[in-house]
Amino acid sequence: MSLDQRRRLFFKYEKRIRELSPPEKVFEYFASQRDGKVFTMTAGDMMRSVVPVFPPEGSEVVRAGSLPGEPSPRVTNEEASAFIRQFDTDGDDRINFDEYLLFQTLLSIPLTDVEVAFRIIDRDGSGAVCRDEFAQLLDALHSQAARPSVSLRKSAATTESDLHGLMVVFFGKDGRKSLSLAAFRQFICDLREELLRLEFDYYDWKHQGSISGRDFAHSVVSCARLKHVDQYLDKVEAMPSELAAQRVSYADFKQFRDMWRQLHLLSVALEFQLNTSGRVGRQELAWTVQHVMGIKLAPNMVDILFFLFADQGGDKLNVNYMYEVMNRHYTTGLNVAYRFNKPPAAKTYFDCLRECKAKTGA
Ligand SMILES: [Ca+2]
Repeated sequence: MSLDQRRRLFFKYEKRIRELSPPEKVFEYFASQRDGKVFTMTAGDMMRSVVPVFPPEGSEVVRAGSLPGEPSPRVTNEEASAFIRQFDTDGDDRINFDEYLLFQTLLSIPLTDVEVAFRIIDRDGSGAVCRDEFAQLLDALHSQAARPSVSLRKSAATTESDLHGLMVVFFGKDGRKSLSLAAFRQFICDLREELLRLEFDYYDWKHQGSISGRDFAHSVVSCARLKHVDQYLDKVEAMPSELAAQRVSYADFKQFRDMWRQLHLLSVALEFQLNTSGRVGRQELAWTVQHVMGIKLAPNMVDILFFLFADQGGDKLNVNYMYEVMNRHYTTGLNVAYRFNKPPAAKTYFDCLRECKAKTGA
């Protein structure tokens, strides 16, 4: 089997794990740090466990994780993330399963629903979250996890009274400060931005400050549905060399994701454009993105989008294709249709809470 075939095989296998497995299986697969029988995660592991990433161009990476008992995959050098280290709430310098669940849960909150989530955590309705209320969230997460196996056990015993990481950020060294909605929202935004940076760094493994057009295209199509993913990977493979060799800076990458985050708004605007002028060409796309969202898309990104999603001939964007592929990504806040396809085990804590509230009318 060729390197490309092996990469694809693992890529699709890993997509299935992310989308269909319960959190403990996802954790065990992507945790690269194995201290005896206890598994822990690096910041890069955490990113790869939620973001479908294709092996970066020119690297020897074949896969993003491995099953227990298999050797850890070769991943590119990654820098430690001070931000992600905040999830180490027990202070043992590692991210264990409980801490990972908190990460996944906070990431599952769509940016538009941060206030709803905050109100749910704020059990007494005081408008601020105190340490006890947050501890109840942690307990609920813990009890939600399936049978704890050895690999999910905490790696070190720490005392209850000590506060570490996020707990200090949220509640102060003595645990008496309370968390405001504004601070909570900021944290959720910062978390998403950090994940974006980690994803960019993953592709920019040579530390050049930019990624190739091909890697950028991979980052876009990697969220396509499994049944369509081969078709899009073939497309990226067949990219003209000058397009594949374009460079995309972090600033451009971030602008693009800012657009992506408002994908619904963009698709409405583009549909309207299509219905009135009959086509969405490169100029119409760039104009709409700038006019409606205040975002300036770099011309080479527009070219790559057209290469991926234009109808035959290449100068009319197929808005439906683009929406269909890109609407399945954490960037858009985990859309509902996508989540409904997940088995119950993969429901987030907030899904369960919402359902309980709806049932009891509380
Ligand atoms: Ca820890």
